[in-house]
Amino acid sequence: MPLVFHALPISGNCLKVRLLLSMLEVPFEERTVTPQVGGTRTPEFLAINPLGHVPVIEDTAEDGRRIVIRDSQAILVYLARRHDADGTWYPLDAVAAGQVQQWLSFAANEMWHGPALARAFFRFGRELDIAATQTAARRVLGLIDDHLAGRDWLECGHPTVADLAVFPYAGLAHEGQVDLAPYRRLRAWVDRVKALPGYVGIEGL
Ligand SMILES: N[C@@H](CCC(=O)N[C@@H](CS)C(=O)NCC(=O)O)C(=O)O
Repeated sequence: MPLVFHALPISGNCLKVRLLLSMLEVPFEERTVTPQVGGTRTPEFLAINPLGHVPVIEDTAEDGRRIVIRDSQAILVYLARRHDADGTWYPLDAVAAGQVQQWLSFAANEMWHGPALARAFFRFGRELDIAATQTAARRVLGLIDDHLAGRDWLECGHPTVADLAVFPYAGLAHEGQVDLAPYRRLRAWVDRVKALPGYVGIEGL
């Protein structure tokens, strides 16, 4: 049975997973949930992910067990370990793995509470303090831009899951009415990610 990818087409979190599936050429079957009719809150979907969020994958482990993994960062780690034995996308070395992992946490926390939620305010009508959220977004985008001084990629000198986890909500920041013009190095990095073999886009990016 192929890997099943439960997703929403306009979700930046789902884009992280879609990018790695494509770049690693992993066959999968995508099942689109329908938020308009509460598609992530049905009993069937809650049985797959009690948090009621996408992305989620269902896959068959090497020992034949059927497994479910939720959370875009966790799925990136799983896919990289499973389909990239050399550790190019998620390093085998302890120091490099820690350096990559810090960006996965950053993607789940700072990127979500800044650029992602600013986008959600304008695109999906999410209720929040938009001025504070945009301020948070500018701070994290500035931090990425500073980090990219003298670097082409976030860690390891080549693309890793760190880049794929941070990329969607950085590249889509304009949809949260956060101007990317001041972040020259970040914009160049966004273009580098978009030029990677196997890149797949999303509306707005
Ligand atoms: N930490 C999770 C967050 C997942 C999340 O918030 N997903 C959103 C889409 S980006 C979702 O499922 N929204 C639909 C809903 O909450 O009903 C991840 O990185 O995957």
